[in-house]
Amino acid sequence: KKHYPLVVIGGGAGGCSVAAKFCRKLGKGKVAVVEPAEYHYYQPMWTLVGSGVKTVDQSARSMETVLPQHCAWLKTRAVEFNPEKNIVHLENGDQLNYDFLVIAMGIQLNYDKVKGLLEALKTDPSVCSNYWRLTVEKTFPAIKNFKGGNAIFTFPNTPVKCAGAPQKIMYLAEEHWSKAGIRDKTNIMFNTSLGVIFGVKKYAERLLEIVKERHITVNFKRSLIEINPSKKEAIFQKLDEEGKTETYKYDFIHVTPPMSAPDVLRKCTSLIDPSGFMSVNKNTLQHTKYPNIFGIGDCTNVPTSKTAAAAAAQCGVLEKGLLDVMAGKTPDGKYDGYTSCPLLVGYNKCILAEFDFDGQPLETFPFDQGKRRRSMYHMKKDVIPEIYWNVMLKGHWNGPQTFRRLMHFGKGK
Ligand code: FAD
Ligand code: UQ1
Repeated sequence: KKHYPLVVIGGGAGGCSVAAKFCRKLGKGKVAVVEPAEYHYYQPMWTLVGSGVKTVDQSARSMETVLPQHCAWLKTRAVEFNPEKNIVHLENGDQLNYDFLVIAMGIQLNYDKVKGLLEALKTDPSVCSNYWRLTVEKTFPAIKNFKGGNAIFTFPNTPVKCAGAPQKIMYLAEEHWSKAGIRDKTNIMFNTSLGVIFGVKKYAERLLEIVKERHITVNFKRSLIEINPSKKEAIFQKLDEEGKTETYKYDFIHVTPPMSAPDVLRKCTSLIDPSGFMSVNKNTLQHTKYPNIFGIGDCTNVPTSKTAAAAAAQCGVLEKGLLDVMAGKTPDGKYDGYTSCPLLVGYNKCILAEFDFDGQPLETFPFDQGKRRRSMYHMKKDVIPEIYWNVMLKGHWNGPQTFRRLMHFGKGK
């Protein structure tokens, strides 16, 4: 049994950034990070990997080089939480005892929940998915080899990370097929479980204009339940007509899998809410029952869109709150739900959506980010990755709030 003042579960976007902050504050050997993966991936780059702009190697760094030098990296998985006793059980058999715990395990991909999907991803080159390291490199070859016919892009009936990603790849593929001269033989469909194209009205309106202009069909309330690669058929449940399904022939399909909170978290009922995600105060990120536990990023029930940009903004709030609790004070929360989704709508066009808990735009730049812009494409492709690796993961980026206030000369939010 080992003891650390602070234990962080997960060394992804949120966990690594929080660990960096607290390693600096608490010093060598005081912070343990439990993280099984050999590589840390910058997942926001995977849309650009799927569209052939970047390679998967450009999205990867070895975990050893990104985790803070002075933390104790435990290269294993958390398998069970015991928050009453301040203990985490690890897959390697060890037990960790902590004073404070930060859970940053991300969201779980459930490819097995769609019948036939794992098999189809293995055997059918026209079935792809940007969401997984093992499949993201299939996407661009599938786009290039497509010769026309039905191209389907799906959005599942569960919470997801980066709610824009299921359609970003569609706009990039559409542009590729237009340039390849096969657009007139191609029928592009976005089959989404949702009833809207995007959760924020301002950006949804712009996206609806774009799908119309580019002759993309949007089918709402369709949830993929089965895929049959031998018949090249995808079966969708119609969510607005009970018991009804619809079968589509596909010549290309990009699947966004169903997702959920990680199983390890879900089986600890005192940590979660009925949705299965970790139950935290949405303004402070402190656990609703255990004051010495905080959560960050995709594994929490914070009611905002799950992104690395949100995790960045949460980082600053978590730091302050946890320092308060360490000093015996109550955290006074102020997370406003800031999240961002760079909506790539072409090979050099991007709508940089930024918004808060209420779906109100919270834009950094002093111009209308609802317009598609080349400058925002370069932000997404070249600038933000540098911020991520060199500033956020080092614990120095709490989102663009300070920058936004400067840009707006103190006016607005
Ligand atoms: P993650 O970064 O996923 O990290 C979770 C970590 O926990 C992982 O390293 C994992 O190995 C570890 N872990 C899991 N289980 C255990 C366990 N039992 N024990 C210990 N460790 C465990 N975000 C944006 O901001 N902008 C974008 O444009 C964008 N585009 C995206 C496009 C795609 C295709 C994808 C897949 C994601 C995109 N995102 C984007 C979302 C972004 O990647 C996530 O929201 C972000 O990584 C969340 O950070 P996190 O720390 O919560 O989880
Ligand atoms: C951001 O801060 C961030 O985290 C590092 C992202 O994740 C990859 C983003 O996609 C975006 C858009 C931001 C916001 C940053 C700026 C400069 C607007």
